[in-house]
Amino acid sequence: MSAFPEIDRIAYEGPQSRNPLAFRYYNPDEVVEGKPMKDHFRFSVAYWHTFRGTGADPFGSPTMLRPWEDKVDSVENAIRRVRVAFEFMEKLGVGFYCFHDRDVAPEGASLAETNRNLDAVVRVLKEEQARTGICLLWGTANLFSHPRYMHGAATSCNADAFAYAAAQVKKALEITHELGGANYVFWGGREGYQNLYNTDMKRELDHLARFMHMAVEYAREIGFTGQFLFEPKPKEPTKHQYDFDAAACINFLRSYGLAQHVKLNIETNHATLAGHTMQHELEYAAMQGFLGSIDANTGDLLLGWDTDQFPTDIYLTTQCMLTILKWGGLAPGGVNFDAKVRRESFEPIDLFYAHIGGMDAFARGLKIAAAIRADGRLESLLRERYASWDSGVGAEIEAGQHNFRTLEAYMLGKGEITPNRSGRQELIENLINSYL
Ligand code: XUL
Ligand code: CO
Repeated sequence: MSAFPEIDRIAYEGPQSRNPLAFRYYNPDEVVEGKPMKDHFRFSVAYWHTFRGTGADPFGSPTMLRPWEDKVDSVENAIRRVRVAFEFMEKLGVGFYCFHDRDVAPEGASLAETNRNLDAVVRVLKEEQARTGICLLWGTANLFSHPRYMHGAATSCNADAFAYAAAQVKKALEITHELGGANYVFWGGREGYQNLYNTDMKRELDHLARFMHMAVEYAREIGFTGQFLFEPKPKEPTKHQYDFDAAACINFLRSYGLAQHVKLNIETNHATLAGHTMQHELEYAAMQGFLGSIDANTGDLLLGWDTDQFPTDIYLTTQCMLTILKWGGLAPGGVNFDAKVRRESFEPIDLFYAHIGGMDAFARGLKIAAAIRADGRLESLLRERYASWDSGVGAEIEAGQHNFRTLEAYMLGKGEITPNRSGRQELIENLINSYL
């Protein structure tokens, strides 16, 4: 039985189309910079928002109309939901999805029963993947919802919570492997603190590193060769999350010998919560060799929390794609819509509008970024700005031919620096607008 009988496969109809259930820019096989759009993006649906989001918020009850849900958190319900999810993703035309262990199957009365529940659902996920060709972009474990994780999981003060989390990630790695997952994500959940009076930060970070090393070891043992990813987020639910931003995560990975095993999954709303732009986080991660995948969404700059809205801002997607193209793309990562429809958008069809909007916004961003790159004016403005480093003393400094003494001699001889040139920010902003 179809869950979306009135909806056909979403087709590309071009910018002139007035059909709200069509793509106007996302044309999966259209080649941009030598690669089909679908391979640039590797779009993914986030199971937790799209199929488990209820619309509840701290002030109100669930609002979502989901006729396939029977309100009993049973394995049968979970299996029916998988069929619905794959019908949705097939009609939308995405190639990937992502899930937490607890999104797809209900917890049982014991860890053993929970694992059996997971196995039953994973069988169906596998079947649906084979039927549709849709792949798992990444798997992860929910180490934050259950009360046992109130103090965190790998960074809990309770060693048993660490042990339970280890057992849970062991299983999550097994099913991610079983489903051919391209990546495995760690998001810090409750790994962080509320105050330093009751927190041994050094000990907690040592534990987090030990935990990640155990995951890397176990992956090797079972033959999982997917990419590990760490997802930065500065706050929420804890006041200070240890995975604060790209720089903090990279420092952690390098300090604890994890750099060769783990890259980053960069999320827009997390970047802005940290006081950065998404492009800053992407650029920083990429230049350090840590750009793995992205969680595409957007926050509301007037609100100070993680609103996880679908990205529709063309400037944002253009900036993302400028950086992603510059550093050679995301694969084996992708563009995962870690985004939820507003609680007022409660009908199933809103899920289609939301994803179509996000995919079209990224497709436009890609085409605009490619046009900017092909045109070359932005690139030459950048080159001119740094021209002093291409010859003379600049080139000599870069080549390691100078020290403080030789530079003092150079400046004593010259007396004053060559005059500065305009940064031309307004000219550049006008230039960017001319492509939109
Ligand atoms: C939470 C968040 C998570 C991770 C996966 O803010 O982004 O959904 O992406 O645990
Ligand atoms: Co995320």
